[in-house]
Amino acid sequence: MNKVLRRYPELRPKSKRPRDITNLEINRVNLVYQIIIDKMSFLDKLPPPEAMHPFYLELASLTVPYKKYWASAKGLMRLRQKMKEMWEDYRAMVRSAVSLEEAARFRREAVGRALSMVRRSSGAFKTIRDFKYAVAQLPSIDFDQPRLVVAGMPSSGKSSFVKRVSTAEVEVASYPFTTKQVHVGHVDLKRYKLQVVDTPGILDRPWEELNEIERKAAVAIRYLPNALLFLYDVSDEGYGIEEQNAVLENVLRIVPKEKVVIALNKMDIANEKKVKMAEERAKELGLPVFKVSMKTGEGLDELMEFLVKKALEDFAKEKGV
Ligand SMILES: Nc1nc2c(ncn2[C@@H]2O[C@H](COP(=O)(O)OP(=O)(O)OP(=O)(O)O)[C@@H](O)[C@H]2O)c(=O)[nH]1
Ligand SMILES: [Mg+2]
Repeated sequence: MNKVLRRYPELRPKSKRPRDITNLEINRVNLVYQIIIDKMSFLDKLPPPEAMHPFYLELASLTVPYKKYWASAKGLMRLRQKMKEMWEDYRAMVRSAVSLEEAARFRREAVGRALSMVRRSSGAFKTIRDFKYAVAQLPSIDFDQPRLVVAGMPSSGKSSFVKRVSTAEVEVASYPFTTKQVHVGHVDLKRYKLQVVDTPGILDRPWEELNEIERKAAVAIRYLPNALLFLYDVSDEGYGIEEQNAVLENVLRIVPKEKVVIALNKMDIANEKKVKMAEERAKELGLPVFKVSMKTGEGLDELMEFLVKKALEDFAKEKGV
């Protein structure tokens, strides 16, 4: 709109001859339609939802539902087509007008309709801008490299783990929901780069009832893991073991058991009863269980070795090699 408003008044007739006045009217119509249609060329570069990985699609959809995004894009593509047709019609009308007054009237109508169509579509433009922005904010995942996802209840030590073993500079703090986004750190292996994915904590409630921050974790847990580390906090400060069991159960609903590894964290300040309970649960489920402390580093090398092996095995299966 700014470009139209700036350039429009700069147009002048070559002379006062009727032919030049008519040409001026046509140039005015051309200017407006050309600018609008040029500005809509971004539509040709928008990825359709089926071209996006479901991880990105669902994560971005927490901000702008992808169906709304694509409906807006489709709507603007139709609008652009309509404008191309109108442009041609109005050009012909101005050219064949019986008087300069009529030519001016057609031009005014052409310009007025185009601008009001754009104005009426401002919501669709905004939706697409918001969706693109949401996508740009997402962590970048390389699906040609293995992925280890870390999950657990708030304050179980997920970020502490990711910070210790990978390059990620993530925030660690004593209050719950410190992590509000999915973060990715890297670990250099011999042939591969392992992506270690830090997720927000999730509480014991059905997937449908998770809040927006927890949902980000849910999306990462669903779509990313070659291996998944589930952390229990076995200190007195942590949530009850039953609650943590329930969260693990929810995770196991969407991640195959073979990918899941349990670690009991905060062994440096562990409550022995909690350790026993959690160990028992892991045994019942037939899941491998490690005892670690992100604070002292106890047990971490062993755990990491196991996780790397698991992630690489699953990654190889995924790639069919
Ligand atoms: N004593 C002790 N404290 C730990 C250990 N691991 C983590 N902590 C502390 O527990 C608190 C929470 O750690 P984070 O790593 O931020 O936990 P998180 O799971 O990422 O938490 P959210 O992002 O809120 O879900 C911090 O104060 C850590 O310093 C541990 O092994 N021992
Ligand atoms: Mg965290």
